[in-house]
Amino acid sequence: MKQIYLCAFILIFSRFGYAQDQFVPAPQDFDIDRGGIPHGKIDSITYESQTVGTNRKALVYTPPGFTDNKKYPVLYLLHGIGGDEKEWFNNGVPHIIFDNLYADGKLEPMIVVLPNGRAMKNDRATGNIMAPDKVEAFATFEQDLLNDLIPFIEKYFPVIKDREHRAIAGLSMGGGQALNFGLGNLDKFAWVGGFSSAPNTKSPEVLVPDPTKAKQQLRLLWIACGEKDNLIRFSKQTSDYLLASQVPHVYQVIPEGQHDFKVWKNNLYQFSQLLFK
Ligand code: FER
Repeated sequence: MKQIYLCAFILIFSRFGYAQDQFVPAPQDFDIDRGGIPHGKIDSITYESQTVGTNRKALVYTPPGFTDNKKYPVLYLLHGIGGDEKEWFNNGVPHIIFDNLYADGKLEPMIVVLPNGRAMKNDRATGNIMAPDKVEAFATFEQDLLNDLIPFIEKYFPVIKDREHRAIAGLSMGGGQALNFGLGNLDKFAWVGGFSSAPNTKSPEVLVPDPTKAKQQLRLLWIACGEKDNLIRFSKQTSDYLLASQVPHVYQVIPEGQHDFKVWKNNLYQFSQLLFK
């Protein structure tokens, strides 16, 4: 009888989850440029988008020691409603976080692509960023990503072109995109992360209509949000559904966390270390 109570206790309190459910803050200086370590490289690329009918920009971070003689997995890392392809780079310093993680041997070498997720002719974050056509452009980006950007990256960079070596994550609107596009295209992505996902996140039943398939296909599903973020219900309702459907995932609530880069940088630090391992 004691064992039954113990099992029930473990099942209830583990949420079928992972150790990462418990938030552990990144060490101090994880986002500070360290001297004397190898650095990766940031490039701006321009690709032709059939979806939008324009040439579009993205940033690409290649890791320290990057060489054309190897093939790399790729993380597509998406910005929020007020951002563009430079938002992560300017505010989230993924290149510094990653350089430090590589120096400590904590990261699998990967290419990081920072796209512009507002797929429309004028894709700058100017004027009313909440205007319906601009919000709609974050949904249109699914076609741009799958049909234009990914093929470009796979043509011009030495990458491994299968789902097991492709990850998608993002913050806020980009978190909604990552969940929508990642879970909606399990044949393309095995690693998915939503950081403080916004109201563009599809309802759980639409996101994951076939929990058994999702369970089989996903290598990592990461959902995290600040405790004090007004958007937390979108993460929570997704996690609650996944839990009820027994789809393993990380659900991290960041204590005192707001809708800001402190949360997103910590998320990137934790999430990236799990990728492609
Ligand atoms: C909204 C609230 C927040 C919304 C989008 C956001 C489209 C996105 C926030 C962000 O990306 O930081 O009602 O509707």
